[in-house]
Amino acid sequence: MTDLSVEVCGLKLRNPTMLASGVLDETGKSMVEVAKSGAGAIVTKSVGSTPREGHGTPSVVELENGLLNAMGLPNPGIDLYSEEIEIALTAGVPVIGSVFGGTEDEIASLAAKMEGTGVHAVELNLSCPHARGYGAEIGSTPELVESICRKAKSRTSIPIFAKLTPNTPSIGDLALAAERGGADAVVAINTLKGMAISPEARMPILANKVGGLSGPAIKPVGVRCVFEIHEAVDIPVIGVGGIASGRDAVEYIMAGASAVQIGTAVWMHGPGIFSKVSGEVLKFMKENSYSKVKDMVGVAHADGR
Ligand code: RRO
Repeated sequence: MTDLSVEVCGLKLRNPTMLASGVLDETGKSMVEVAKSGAGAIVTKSVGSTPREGHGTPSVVELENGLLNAMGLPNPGIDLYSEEIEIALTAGVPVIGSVFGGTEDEIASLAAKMEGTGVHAVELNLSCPHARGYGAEIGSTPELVESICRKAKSRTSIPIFAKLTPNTPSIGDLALAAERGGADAVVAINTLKGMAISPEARMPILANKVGGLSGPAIKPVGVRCVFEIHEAVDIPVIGVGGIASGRDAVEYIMAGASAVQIGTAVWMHGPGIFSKVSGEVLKFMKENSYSKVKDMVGVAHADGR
């Protein structure tokens, strides 16, 4: 029997795919739809303490091999969004609530509020590459990552995931800091800081000028980051960045990911991507005599752990 189910920090997933934060997660209804389409778990939109409009438009540019976005953390605030989470929780798959904040205290109280909505875990967004005072601006320093995770852990009793930035000299050091702070898992990677210029207009295309690159172009960066993190820490790693096929997912898993998230491929191909990726992982496992996903985790490392 080939078994696609995985367990990450006590969360039971029927397959190793999760919806990444930021795509098709504005409403409870769309999250339920994604779960029905085959996602093993759902990560919500990143929400903050108060409503926020986000950056101006254009806020997304489609490139040859990926997407560049500078949405700017648009969200209705946790109080309003909790109504959507309530609906998402009816989907019957684990729901992970994503939060962002500007200080340790704000992030910790958002994590506590998020736990109060009934989600199964909280993902701390320490890695949005283009929001002043948030995300990667506070998630690039190991000391801050450690203290943010510690404070969030002290205010919650469900698993805490730290979503890390690849825009750093050593993502292994950030992961180690998250682990020291008590994070139960790390998620890697968020988008890579980038820019696109319109030669005709002679100016950056995004209203915010700078944005985050996602999609197929960043997969090798994500796989390398997961590989480095797996060597640095003992807590589970959740891989994300450019996954659109079963082989992409298997690469991440062999680098050390216990599960994977899919975002841009959902934007590009729709929610059917989850059953496609899962089906292809299953086929790979059958063809290569793996009976459990966890038997593939980290096998690309010399010690195979
Ligand atoms: O909202 C965004 O602009 C955004 C977020 Br929160 C994030 O984590 N990563 C990203 O590329 N964009």
